[in-house]
Amino acid sequence: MTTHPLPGRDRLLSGITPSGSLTLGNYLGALRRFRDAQDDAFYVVANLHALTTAHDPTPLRERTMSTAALFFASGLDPDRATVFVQSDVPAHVELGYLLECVAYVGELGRMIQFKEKGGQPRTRASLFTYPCLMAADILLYEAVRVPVGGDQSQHVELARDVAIRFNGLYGPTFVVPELAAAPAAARVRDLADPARKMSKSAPDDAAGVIRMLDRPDVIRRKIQRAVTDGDGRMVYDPDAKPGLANLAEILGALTGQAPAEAMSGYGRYGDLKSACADAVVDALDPVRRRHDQLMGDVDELTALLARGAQRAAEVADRTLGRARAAIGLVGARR
Ligand code: AQP
Repeated sequence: MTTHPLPGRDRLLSGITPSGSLTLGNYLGALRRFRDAQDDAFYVVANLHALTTAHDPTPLRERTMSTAALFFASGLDPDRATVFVQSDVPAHVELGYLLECVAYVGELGRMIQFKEKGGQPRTRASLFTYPCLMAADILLYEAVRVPVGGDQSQHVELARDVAIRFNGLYGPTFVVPELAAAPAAARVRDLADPARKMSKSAPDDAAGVIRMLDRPDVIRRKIQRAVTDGDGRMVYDPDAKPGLANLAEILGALTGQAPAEAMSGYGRYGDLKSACADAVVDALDPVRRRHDQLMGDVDELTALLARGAQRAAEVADRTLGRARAAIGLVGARR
């Protein structure tokens, strides 16, 4: 069986689930990178993945639009990149179902998220099946290489396995993606608890989480209160001094310096914090302003997303059409 049944393209697909208000970590680890890789790239606000655990519809609607606005505000150009909302392209759900008909319960039961959050009588069925939806997200766009960090590799492995199985059972249909190591990104840590990743699903009032939409005074306050250590030495040592190292990494990521170099110009922790706060405010403030403009003109934002969805559907529907035909679906719609 060939692993590349179709001439694939080196497309990029990435996305963010609107399960919380985006953080500085999302900006440095994702949105800023999206901006630097736009041609033949698909960036999705993965709102269907936000339905696998209890959620409120109103905040989900708002976060979906706000996340899309942040994609554009961070520099995604609708003439170059395809930016869309997952639920606007029905092929995702339909192919997700077809893949559920190929995936095994054994392999879905081994997924880390399900093992950690699922397995209870009232666990939503979608928390069990969502890896098939994620496989559909990947396979629809015929990406050959999928760059992933450690915690995502299990999903791409599953997408590979179901694609290979589908192709074997029903004939060459999908490009089988290869895992590519994502370029190492600084992992932004929670300012109040540097043992933890800065995470968008943290509680709204989490003191150590900088949100992309925080106002400058809030950003400054959170950074000034960041947990450091008592020894006062300005040394980059992520194991022994994780709080200080986190600040140096943030500053370095924003100034294009290595963390040790970024912190070297400062003698006192307070000075490093002020420099870090200035750099974060300089980066995020224009993004927040552009976001607010876009959110103030819902028609423009909706039009941008409609354009993205149409472009995404042109690609996705072709793949879905092949899968429908291969698996034996007939009817009025081909
Ligand atoms: N702290 C971080 N540092 C660097 N990059 C990060 N990313 C996330 N957090 C950091 C990158 O952002 C993209 C989306 O990842 P995610 O959806 O896993 O974001 P999250 O904030 O970590 O979300 P949660 O809190 O785990 O919420 P759920 O699981 O509910 O969506 C990725 O490119 C990631 O690398």
